[in-house]
Order: sequence, then C-alpha cells, then structure tokens
Amino acid sequence: MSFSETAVRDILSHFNLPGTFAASEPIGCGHINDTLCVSYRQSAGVVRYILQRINTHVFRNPDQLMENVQNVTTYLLEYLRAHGGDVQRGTLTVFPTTDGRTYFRTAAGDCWRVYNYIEDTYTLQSIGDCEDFRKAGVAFGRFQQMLADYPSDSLHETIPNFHNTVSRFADFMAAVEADAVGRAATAQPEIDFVRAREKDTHVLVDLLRDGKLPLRVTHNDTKLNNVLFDNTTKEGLCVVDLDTVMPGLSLYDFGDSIRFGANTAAEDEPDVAKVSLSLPLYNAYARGYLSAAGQSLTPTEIAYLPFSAKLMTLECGMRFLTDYLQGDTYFRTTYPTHNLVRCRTQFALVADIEKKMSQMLAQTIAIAKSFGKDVPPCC
Ligand code: ADP
Ligand code: GN1
Ligand code: MG
Repeated sequence: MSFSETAVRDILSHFNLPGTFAASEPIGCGHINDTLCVSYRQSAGVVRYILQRINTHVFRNPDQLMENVQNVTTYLLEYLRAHGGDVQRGTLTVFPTTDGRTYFRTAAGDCWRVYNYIEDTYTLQSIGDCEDFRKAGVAFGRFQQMLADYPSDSLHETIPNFHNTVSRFADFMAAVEADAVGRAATAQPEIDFVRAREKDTHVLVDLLRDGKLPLRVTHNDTKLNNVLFDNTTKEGLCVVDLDTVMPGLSLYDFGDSIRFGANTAAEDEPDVAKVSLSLPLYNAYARGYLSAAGQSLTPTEIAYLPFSAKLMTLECGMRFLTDYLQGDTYFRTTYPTHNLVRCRTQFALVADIEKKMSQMLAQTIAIAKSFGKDVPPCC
C-alpha cells in the first residue's frame, strides 16, 4: 500500500512532532501493519519517527490495543530507567496526537500511531549466523523477563484466542467446510496434514487448563524481524511489534521464534526441499533464550520447548491455510497462492521437526543443565 505525501502530511498534522516534515518512506516487511519512516527537520538536525497504520481488520479494538501498548511501553521505560538500560533506544515510545490521544483516526476510519524511530539499528529477515540467533533469543527472553511482574490481568486480549491452537483448529475446519472461494480442492494434502495432527493442538491448551503451565505476559509474535539489532554492538536492542503483548505461554514465544528463525528456508520458499530445522540454530536460540529467561521457567516449560517449535509451526501453517481457504483476507500476500506456499513451507518444517524431536530435546536438556535446571522426562 502506498500513501501520497499529502495524505501523510495531513495525518502527521494531528501529532505533536517538533520541526518541519522532510520526507517519508515505507519500511519493513511485516505482514500486518503499514509502516512508514518519516523525517522531520529540527534545528539540531533530522529526527525520524515511525508512522504506522494499525490493521483494524486484524485488531478490531484500536482503543484497547493502544491502551495496552501505551501502558506496556511506559512500564518498559520505567524498567529500563530503574535498571540502567537504554531509555532512548531500548523501547518503543508512543507519541500522542495534538489532542492527547494514542492514535489518530481519519474520517475514513484508518487508525495511525507514531513511535520513536530507533536509530542505528537493523532487522534480519533470515539468519545466517548462529550468534545472531542466540542474540535474538536473549532479546526475547529479556523482554519476557522485563514484563515478569507486569499485572497481566490489566492487559486486553487484542486478538481473542490468538494462540489457542484448539480454537485455531476449529476455525480451520470451519474454513474447510465453508470453502468460501472454492480452493479446498487445491489444498487437499495440506488439509489432510493438519487433520492428522489434531491431537497436537490440545497439548499446551490442556496443560494450561490443568495448571501445569503458568500464564505469563508474553509477546506472542516473536518473529526475527521484530527485534532491532544495534549497528555497533550487534546485540538485540529493542523488541518491536507490541500489538500482541498479552497473557500467554512462554512456549508460544519460544516456539514461534524457532519456526521462523531456525528454518533453513524463507517462510514463503516455494521449494520445500530447502526447508529444514537447523539443529545448530535451534541450539543457539535455546541458549540465548534460556540465558535471559531460563531462571524463571518451570521444568515443564523447559521440557516442552521442542514441542512448542512444532506446535507453533503447525499453528502458523494452519493459519496461512485458513487464510488461503478464506480468500486471503488476513495476511498480506503478493500473489494468489502465496498463503498456500507459506503453509506448505510450514508443514515441511513440522515434518522435519518431528524427525528431529529427540535431538532437540537432548539439546534442550543439556542447555538447561548448563544453567542449573533439571528437566522432567515428560514428553
Ligand atoms: P508488522 O506488524 O506489520 O510486522 P512492525 O511493527 O513489526 O509491523 O514493523 C515493521 C518493521 O518496521 C519492523 O520489522 C522493523 O523493521 C521496522 N520498525 C518498526 N518499528 C520500528 C522502530 N521504532 N524503529 C525502527 N524500525 C522499526
Ligand atoms: C504476522 O506482523 P508480523 O508480520 O510480525 C502475524 C503473526 C504470524 C506472522 C507469520 C498479528 O506477524 O502471528 O506468525 O505474521 N501477526 C499477527 O509471518 O497475526
Ligand atoms: Mg512485525
């Protein structure tokens, strides 16, 4: 989606940003929001901001969403201040509108917000190097740690049942039944793949229901490109894309990171022969994540880390397939079978994880031991 300079200037006139508008350009590769980097000339030089259109088809209640984001970012800022962290670049900060709101709604109903642009950082769309992935693990583990005492019941559920794999499966089956755009016949092997794994979708939901896994404040969208890395130190500096920060399981965050970052192919690689789970990358991320969040994880959480990689990959593939069957109304796509290609990639990864599960578990147990944690033989 492109936006004219006149439209961008008009939206920005509703925010209290010092200086004069200089330029704007689209950035990022997210599947959900529309993100622009905008520059302002000030006497001391150019200052940049993020101007982002919230996807209100996905996030139905922008008031609640922005209340979460405002409260969480304020909390993170205080945390960084109290712990000697980087208060300028360690967290997103919301810039209010001229009338003091957290976002601006246009006459057409579009919702726009402004954040600080975190300078001197880069994002990765794929991992070349284990060390980078370990650092991503540290960043997401630390993010979870920083929010460990955040009052989770004060957070709105911005997307109900976001990682409830049982309800995701039900939505998927409803999409198969409805076959709204007549695509089910073109995806029969993929539909069968999901149906054969229905019982997996109950595992974490049941453990949570039975009080065997703790509910925490989690990010819930721990894709590699939601970490900004520092240009100089190469460390993970700031976690972005906070729309789905909600009560959840640590396993959702861990599993989703592995799904995206430990795949040897891109999320939408058409040649599934290139897809596999890299054990060295799995190991690196687990080391990073456990080094930052491990002390607070329970033995059961640790034991299910490898399974979570499989489950979150299955869930994501199921969501791509559901969207394909419903006519591509959710994820941004660039060609008609994009979501089908994405789901095939996810399912190839699930199949490879199934083959490597015992090796992943052995690695996890060894890493946990190195941090002084024992793991029960439960899965
Ligand atoms: P989406 O929900 O569409 O994934 P994100 O909030 O993740 O949107 O933003 C998309 C991309 O924009 C990120 O992957 C990152 O590259 C870049 N980005 C987002 N926020 C910032 C920021 N505050 N500073 C610098 N880059 C950012
Ligand atoms: C979306 O916004 P982005 O691109 O970081 C999606 C995630 C999926 C991911 C798949 C709010 O993430 O849940 O795992 O695409 N975000 C939302 O690439 O649905
Ligand atoms: Mg993102």
